Formats: sequence, C-alpha cells, structure tokens
Amino acid sequence: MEYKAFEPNFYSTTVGDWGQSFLYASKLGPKAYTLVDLGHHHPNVNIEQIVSLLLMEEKLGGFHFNDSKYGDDDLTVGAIKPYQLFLIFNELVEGMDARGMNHATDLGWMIDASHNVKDPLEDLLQSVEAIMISYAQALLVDRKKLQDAQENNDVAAAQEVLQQAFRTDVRALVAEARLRAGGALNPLGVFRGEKVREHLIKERGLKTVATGL
Ligand SMILES: [Mn+2]
Repeated sequence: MEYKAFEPNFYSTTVGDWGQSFLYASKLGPKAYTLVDLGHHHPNVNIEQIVSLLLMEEKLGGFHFNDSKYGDDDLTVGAIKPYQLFLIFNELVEGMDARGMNHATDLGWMIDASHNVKDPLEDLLQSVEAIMISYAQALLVDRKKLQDAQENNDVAAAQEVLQQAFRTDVRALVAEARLRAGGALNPLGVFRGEKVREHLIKERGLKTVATGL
C-alpha cells in the first residue's frame, strides 16, 4: 500500500499517510505491506523513524526512491537531502540485520522519479550511484559505538558516530565495487562517451509522448 500526503491537484488522496497504509496492510493480512515513497511526505517528516517503525512491525514492503524540495517533485534520490537518505539507510541496515533479512531481496527496491528536465536514463545512473553511496555509508556505521551512545543517552557521541560514516568519501570504493561487478567506473561518463542516448534516438525515433501529468 503506497501512501501519499497530497496530490498537486484539488482532490484528497485515499491513503494519506503511513498510518493509514499500515492500518490497511494490517487488515488485509500477512501478504500486505506498506510502501514508502520518499517524495510522498510533508516537508521535514522524519522518514527514517517511519522506516524503523514499519520494520519493527514487519510491515515494510519496499521503497520508491526519489527526492523532493516541495512535495512529490520527483527529483533524483539524494540530490537534495543526502543526509536524510543516509539516515534512512542506517535504519534499514540496522532493522534488516536485526530481523535477519536479506538486504537485496527481502524488500522491494524501486526508483520512482519522473523527470521533465533531465534525461531519465542519466537520472537512473545518478540514482543508483546515490543509493550505493548511502548504503555503503550506512554499512560503515559503528553499530556497537552507536548502541552504546544510545543506551547512555549520549546524543553528542551518537552524532559523532553517524557523521563519521556520512562524511566518509566512499565514492572510489563504490566505483571499484561496480567495476569488479562488471560495470563502469564512471557510468554517466560512459553513457555520454558512447553516445547511448543518440543511438537509442536513432533506433526509436525522436517523437515521444511524456507520461504523467
Ligand atoms: Mn511512488
């Protein structure tokens, strides 16, 4: 059940927040889950807390990754609030490990961005990069130190642990991991250098119809 705080039009959404989604998913039974779309919240909502709670209740089904400055403006994930994305992945890693979940397969990972001003394929490359960076940074968090700080109500120490991981530049590590997995060190550079867009346009034609509003 995907929820959404509001539509950019004059009508009310049926499932307006995570609580309604959780209620429906609970009533529908064990095969129903809540889907979190990062762009479907009011500004400053604590999404990482929602993620943590849904994981604890075993009702988190998956993600729609994007970012927003106002609301559902479908910007590239991590483009506006990379620290929030990191905090969300921090809760995901902690919560999935606590439940013995498989990081790759036990949640549905989707990119849900709809661009008007960007090549959507370039956005996908940037989205995957942003997700990999946040995930790698979340894996770097010193869990033991963080838990000790939490148990001792030591907020300053907890912040040190989290920001130590967030401020670690993992871009080279992520690029090397991608290379070893058969990918490119610099996907956007390869995409542009190989003129992938031009080749696809030659194949498919120039006339396209945009989806969405
Ligand atoms: Mn969505």
